[in-house]
Amino acid sequence: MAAFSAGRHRLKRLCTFGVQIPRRHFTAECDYDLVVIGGGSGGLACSKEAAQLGQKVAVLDYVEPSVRGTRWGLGGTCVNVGCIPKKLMHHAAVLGLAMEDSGRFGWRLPGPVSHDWATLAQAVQNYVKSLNWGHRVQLQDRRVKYLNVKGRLGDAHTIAGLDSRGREMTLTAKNIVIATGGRPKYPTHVPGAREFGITSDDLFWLKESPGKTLVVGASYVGLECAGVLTGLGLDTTLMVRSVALRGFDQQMARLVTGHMEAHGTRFHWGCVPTSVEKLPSGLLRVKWVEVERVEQEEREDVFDSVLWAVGRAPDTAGLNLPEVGVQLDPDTGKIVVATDERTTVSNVYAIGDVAEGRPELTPTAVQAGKLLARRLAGQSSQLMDYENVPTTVFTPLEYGCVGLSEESAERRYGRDNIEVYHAFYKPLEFTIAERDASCCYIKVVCERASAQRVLGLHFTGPSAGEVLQGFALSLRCGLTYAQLQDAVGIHPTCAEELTKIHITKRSGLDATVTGC
Ligand code: FAD
Ligand code: NA7
Repeated sequence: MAAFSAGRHRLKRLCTFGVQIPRRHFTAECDYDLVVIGGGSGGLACSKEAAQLGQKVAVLDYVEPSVRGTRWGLGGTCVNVGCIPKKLMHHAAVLGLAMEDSGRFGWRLPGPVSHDWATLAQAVQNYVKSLNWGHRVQLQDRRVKYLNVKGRLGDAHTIAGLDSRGREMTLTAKNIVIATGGRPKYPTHVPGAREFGITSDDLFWLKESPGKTLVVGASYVGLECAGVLTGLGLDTTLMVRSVALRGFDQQMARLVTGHMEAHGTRFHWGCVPTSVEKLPSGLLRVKWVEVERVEQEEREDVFDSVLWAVGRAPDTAGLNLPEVGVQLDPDTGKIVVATDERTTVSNVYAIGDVAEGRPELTPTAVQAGKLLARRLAGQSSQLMDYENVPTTVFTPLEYGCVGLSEESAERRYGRDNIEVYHAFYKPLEFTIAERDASCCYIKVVCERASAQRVLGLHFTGPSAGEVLQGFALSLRCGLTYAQLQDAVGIHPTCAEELTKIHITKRSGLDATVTGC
């Protein structure tokens, strides 16, 4: 058995869920080789991989209902209240746009079309439930013990569990992986925020349309939710405290928000809400102020729903981590991890959103989980590489990127040492439809030195994620600008524009792509 941590020795008796559990005296035997707390993207991938490699594994997954009372099943954030329902609803909005275009392509639709939220929500929820079931079956097939139990560390090898009926259990494990993810935050100083607001934990499970909605927060969760609502024809306002998509390339962020503004999302820039109050009509009156204004004149409007997208907090409360010796980052509350995902307790690991400094994305949680399982099973020593992870923001104008933003490249290499190639292109499908293509843009950030290694790729336009996935791989393989130019495009696509890019920002030449 792995050496016990100092944390374990410090604990004489452990308090779990209000009851004292006796300290365990370990022999070489544990109930499991691995216990994973959290059955989301990272936890499921890790537990399945470990079991496949012959480890005896249990995974605990327990969903605390949202503040509003929304509940869901196995699979974590991505499956239930994140990527999957979000992308399906985004697709519903994209279909709406396609319907608008279709007349020009010869389709005759019978009368005005409208959208029915209940039908979409039901379909999305049914699909999500099928995924919940699929995960249960997979765990069973791979002989992973699934426990619908809320876990908490007793000591470095002991997990105390509590199920929804209040029954307690204790498991022991050689290794423990914490993969408990995060949950949406509410603002702390806005009266009525928790009482009357919803979050992304609720939106996709609403049986009825949220109606006229205020979305607060302009990171990608806020923008994506506002984009979906606008795309489904709802009156949508987005309140932005400072900038949109902080951390992303800001020129690209402005294209995304410019496109949203032009297509019906109302923006309140530089504003923060001060109160939410429920009127006798059931409507929510929201008051807000401008952040920069000296005399804080309050403005107000009424909404059917207020959706907070003001960030996410790691789900570590109640895990008993500091008591066991697992260190948390004092600023973020996330678990401090080493490059091999190890926490400050030698046999306790953390992966995914709950781990400090990791991208909050499903594929990184999944990959980190699998690689960790292989290392724990003694099959590999490969570490997760968190560099150059691609991502896409599924706003109405999709934005995909990998590598450095122009700002980050400038900071790291200096303005004079980078070359930025760019192009405004027109997707073929926009031509007959007469859609505005002024926001369809590509940017390739390169080192200026001879090989011109590509540092970052940025793309706005249709199917941005599909376009960038392959290029992201080439960037990880050391892509240079010359190789990009040598690549043979696939015609006629938006992706091929990346292979044709040749105008540098420095030249000041018009970057509009003309002709084939
Ligand atoms: P999670 O998937 O959150 O799983 C953690 C699980 O642990 C949960 O089921 C939780 O209930 C459970 N748990 C917590 N505490 C305990 C406990 N004490 N005992 C037992 N179980 C516990 N990522 C992308 O890559 N692409 C996207 O398009 C994308 N869209 C997103 C959209 C939204 C609206 C949101 C909110 C997120 C999105 N993400 C997206 C991020 C992605 O969902 C997360 O990065 C990913 O789910 C993190 O996986 P995880 O394993 O760390 O945690
Ligand atoms: P982020 O990335 O933490 O962004 C939070 C956003 O909310 C950001 O625009 C903030 O503005 C804004 N914010 C935060 N607090 C407030 C208050 N009190 N009032 C108004 N606006 C506020 O969170 P997300 O949930 O969007 O995304 C988190 C991850 O989840 C993401 O990486 C995905 O992988 C999934 P600021 O820029 O600080 O001014």
